[in-house]
Amino acid sequence: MPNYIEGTLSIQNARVCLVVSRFNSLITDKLVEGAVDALLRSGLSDNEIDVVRVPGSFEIPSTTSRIIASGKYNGIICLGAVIRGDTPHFDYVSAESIKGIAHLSLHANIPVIMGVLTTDTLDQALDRAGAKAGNKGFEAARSLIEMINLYKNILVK
Ligand code: INI
Repeated sequence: MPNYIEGTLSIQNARVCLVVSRFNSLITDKLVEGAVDALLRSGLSDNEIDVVRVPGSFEIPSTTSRIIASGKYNGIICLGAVIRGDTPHFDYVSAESIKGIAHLSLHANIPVIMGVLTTDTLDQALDRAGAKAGNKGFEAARSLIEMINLYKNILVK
């Protein structure tokens, strides 16, 4: 029988930070709701969860980088919503935001979870923020708990 190394979905005594864009707050407020719901139901309490708001998804990586450097947190969730418009702006904002988060997640010693929605329409974003397609904030928070526990378990000899 191999030695499976996984992360459980419950946690105690951890401090987590949500980095959230104000842009498209109709969507991102719902992602925060979903994420907080999942974190509380996984065992954290309100005073272990900080929510940092930034203007838009473009500002998520630069802010997250500083939050990682603070050393205060066991994990970070990035939440944003980039919705396609009539110009190439969408492509630049979404690519830079997601690339930046990916880069940080590779180098940080804590998990950094990518919860930035990129959709063609507002309806598609709403579907993923608590309607037909679930709540991606909730899913991101479950991933964070699993990853905090996984990183801990990987270090065990
Ligand atoms: N920011 C978003 O989070 N979502 C968007 O859909 C979006 N669009 O489409 O423009 C957006 N733009 C703002 C951007 O993230 C920065 O805040 C802005 O460019 C200032 O740096």
